[in-house]
Parts: sequence; C-alpha cells; structure tokens
Amino acid sequence: MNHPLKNTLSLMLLSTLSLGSAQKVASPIPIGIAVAQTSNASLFGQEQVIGARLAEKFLNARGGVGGTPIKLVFQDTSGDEAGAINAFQNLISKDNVVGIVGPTLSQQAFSADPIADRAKVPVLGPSNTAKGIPQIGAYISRVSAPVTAIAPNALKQALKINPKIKKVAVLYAQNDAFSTSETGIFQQTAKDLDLNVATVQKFQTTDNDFTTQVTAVLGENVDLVIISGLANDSGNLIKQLRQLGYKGLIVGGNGLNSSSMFPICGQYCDGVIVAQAYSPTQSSAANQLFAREYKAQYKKDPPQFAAQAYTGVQVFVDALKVLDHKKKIADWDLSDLRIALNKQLLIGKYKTPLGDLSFDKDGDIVQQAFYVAQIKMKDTKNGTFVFLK
Ligand code: MET
Repeated sequence: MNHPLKNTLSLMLLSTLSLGSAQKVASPIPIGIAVAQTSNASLFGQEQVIGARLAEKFLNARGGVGGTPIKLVFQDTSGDEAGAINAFQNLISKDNVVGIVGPTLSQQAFSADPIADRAKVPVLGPSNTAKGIPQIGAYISRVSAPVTAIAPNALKQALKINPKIKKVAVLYAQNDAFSTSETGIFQQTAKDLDLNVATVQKFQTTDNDFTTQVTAVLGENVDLVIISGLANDSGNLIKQLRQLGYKGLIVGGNGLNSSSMFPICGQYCDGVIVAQAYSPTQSSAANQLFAREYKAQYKKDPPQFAAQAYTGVQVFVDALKVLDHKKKIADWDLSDLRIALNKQLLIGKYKTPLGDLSFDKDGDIVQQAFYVAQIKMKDTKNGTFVFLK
C-alpha cells in the first residue's frame, strides 16, 4: 500500500487538481443558477427559474457572448443554508461556472455567499433584500433592491389609501434574516410617519397556526397590519387574520410578492398592499421585450422575482461581452475570468427589465424607480397585482 509510486501518483493528482489556474472557460459559457427549486422557498424560486431561462433563450438568440452561447447550470438550493452551500460548492468546483445568480433567501446568502467570495467567484443576488448582503464580500452584488429602498413605499401608499391610520400592528418571522431586516425598516418607517406601533408579534416561517398573534392584534384595535415573512406562513397568517375578523388594511413585505401565495390565502389575499422593485409597465425597451416574451408564454404579466432573475443573467452576459472584446472568453483562464468579470460587472451600466441600473461601490444595485401594487383576487385561487404607483 505504501508503494513510493502511489505517493508520486497522489502528488501528481494533487498538483493537477490544484492547477485550477490552468482551467479554461467551457463553451457554451456556464453561468450558475442556485435558487430554491424545492421547499417552501420554491414559491419564489420557480419564478426565478422561469426568469433565468427566458434570459438564456433571449440572449442566446441574440448572439450570446460574441457568438458563443451561454448555458445555465441549475443547482437546487432548497430552502435552507446547507442546501445553498452545497449548490454553491457544486457550481464553483464541479460545474466551473463563471458566476452565480442566487440564492433565493438572504438567510441562505449569509451562509453560502462567503464560500463564493473566498473562491473569487462573482455572485449576483436575484432576490436577497436584507441589509448587509453586498457587504458580505467583494464578489457579492445584487440586483434586488434592499428593504431600505422598498419597504417604506408600501407604508406611504397605505396612508394615501387611508389617511386616518394611526395604530398599527407589526408581525414578522423571527427565524428568517430578510424578515427580521425588513421588519426593522417597517417599524422605523412607521415611527417616522408618526404611527403608533401598538404591538409587535413574532412567528416562525414554519408556523401554520397564528391564533396567538392574531388574538394579540385584534386586542389592539389597529387600523393597519404589517407583515414580514415568507409566502406560506404569511399566506396563512393573512387568512387567519381575516377569518378571525380583522377588517383593516394589510401591508405585506417582499415575501408576499408572489402569486404563488394566492392559493394559500385565497380570497383573503384581496387588498394586501405590496411594494415592488419591478413593474410590467416599466417603459424601457428591454422590459417591453421581456414582458412581451413572458406574456406570450405564460398568459400573464411577469412577476418581480422573474424580472430580477432575468436581470441577473443579463448583467453577467453584458459584462462578459465587454471582456470578450478584449480577449475571446474561450481563451481566458477560468480564475482570471471570474476576477475580471466581477470587476467589469461592478463598473458597467445596464439596460434591463428593471430599467437602467448600475452598482454602488459595495455591489448594491442602483435602480431608478420603485412601485406599489395591491392584490386583487378574482376567485379563491387566481388574482393579480394591480399597480397603484
Ligand atoms: N427577499 C427575500 C430575502 O431576501 C427573498 C424573497 S421573498 C421572501 O430573503
């Protein structure tokens, strides 16, 4: 077993493996998509898969990167940290992607992003809205505007609809990084708007029964309820609030921004106000094309999570095109390209379905316009987001 040749062989193998620097970029160019295709978070992830696939189809039909197509490599993150870490590791070391769009949840990003950052692989968060995401590292950026930019808009809109609102109840999922970040902004904005936060109630993203929280809310006689959670928990919470008699307005955070929630709260979703980082009516040429293509295929307006995932893929492709002009992508060393791609994407300007965008020095998105929508249910399963602003 201890034959000297074996040691020599292992050494050779080791040096081949560590010669990561000799690795070229594959053709078609692999871009990793690490989103939740299973678990509760797949209520958002499914929309992200659709958006990313549309970008792949659309951008390849227009020549890909200087004539070389891109190829999306999907690794399911599921809904937890371990799933995201595993997906990232596979994309980085096995699939040799040039960059990663993902993960779905901020809760996952805080665990998985540092792995990509250490490996010098650029990450574009397509939906991570918690504070502190781009600050994880130099290789971490996002196309999803943070809670600070989004959440206040929904509260201001609620006050326009009902200027008499004085007393509010706030509820949030305490085991989720984005929900705790978002509720902080909601609570601060409520105070800034001179609202009285009468009660703050916590729950878990895995909860199904909200009797305790709803009872506390009803006891305060509030005119507005503000919810930060994921889709399944928030959907059930809204349903129970209404069933037990709450009649006032409801503002929901980013986790309520998916029609996947409609079958959960059914008719009770009606009237919920949700701020948006995307509008199907956004007037850019890029959005006209995206929205038309999406509508032709899915017979409805594209949702925010699909538009953001599309944008993530597009930003990578646009940045790759610039690098391809300097040296054909196939001639780049993979590690060098990943580093150059990160630098390039941060300095570029992009015309996307979200409008014109760029990045600040941390890698946070600089976006021009935000919107607010209100849910309108047609029946117990189907509804739409009607844009108010
Ligand atoms: N914005 C969320 C987050 O950052 C993800 C999608 S909505 C729950 O975790």
